[in-house]
Amino acid sequence: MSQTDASPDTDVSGQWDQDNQAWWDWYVSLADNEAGPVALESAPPLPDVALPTDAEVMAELATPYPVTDEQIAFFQENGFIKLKQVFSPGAVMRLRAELLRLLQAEFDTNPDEGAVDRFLSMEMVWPDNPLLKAYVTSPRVAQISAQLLGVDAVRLYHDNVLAKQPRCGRTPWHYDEHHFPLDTNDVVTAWAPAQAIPLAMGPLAFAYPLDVHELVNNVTFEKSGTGYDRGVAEVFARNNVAVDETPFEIGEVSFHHNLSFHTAAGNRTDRSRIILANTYYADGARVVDEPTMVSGDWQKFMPGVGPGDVAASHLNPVCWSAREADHE
Ligand SMILES: O=C(O)CCC(=O)C(=O)O
Repeated sequence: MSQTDASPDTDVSGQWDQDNQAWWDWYVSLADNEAGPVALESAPPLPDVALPTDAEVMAELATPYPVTDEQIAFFQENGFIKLKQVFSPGAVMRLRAELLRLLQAEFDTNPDEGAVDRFLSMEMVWPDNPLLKAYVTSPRVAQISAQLLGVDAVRLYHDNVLAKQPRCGRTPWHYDEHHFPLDTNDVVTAWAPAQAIPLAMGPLAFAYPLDVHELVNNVTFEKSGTGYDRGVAEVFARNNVAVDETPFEIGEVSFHHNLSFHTAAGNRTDRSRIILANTYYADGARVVDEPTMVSGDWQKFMPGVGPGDVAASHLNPVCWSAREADHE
């Protein structure tokens, strides 16, 4: 990501001074979308399963999920992995019901209905919501994250509830290193869909292997327009970079490294693509000396932590630690 010739449109120094929703509204405006009307197709039916109780969800999400050495090697080579059956269908449907309820309360609209095309976002929901806390601080998800990164313990950076409404366009190409003001690359995001995601709904898609980010180091980030997204797509196409763009089954969760380049197509179905993305980082990491406006609302995620400090506020709990697991 080149910033050498900073102009008003490429200079990202300074703080983001609006909220997280404004950040996402801005961010998706940087995506290069085809012009013209979008015809919607019906989303597949949601599974008819009994919803688990809070206690059942908490028990499920505290149980370890076996990760193989091959899966860890795949993640470290490619910067992402998609794991099936991380959540049971019941846990996914319970998550969807709760996220819909929260989104409806926040935006005063059902994200699946009406004239819509927005990318809705809510974050820091977990501190006041015990059910969401079970998903966000899940030892199962955090242990997978720590094992993929090869670290002893991970802390939560923040939760992110994202609803890509019908007709909302692409998520621009990016990597999260650009976003998270952390001085480590031991950072992973667990992207957990709250329904299955067919191709028409815009599954998260990953360029691989991990080091393809080096190919686009010289593409200059632009704060307006679609030049950066197009520039990255052009470099990847010229270099025949492989992209994994595949549907998500119910219960499947993807994990991506902060250097993994990813994107997502627009939502061409009649249902919102609702997901919960939780980011974890190696315990001990610090905040970088100079966070940028692309880091968005980061101080909300780590209250009282300043540039250069160890990133360990009370809102960044250790969600899994090998030391604690050894003592159990
Ligand atoms: O959900 C999306 O379309 C984008 C999410 C994303 O980029 C992320 O969680 O890192």
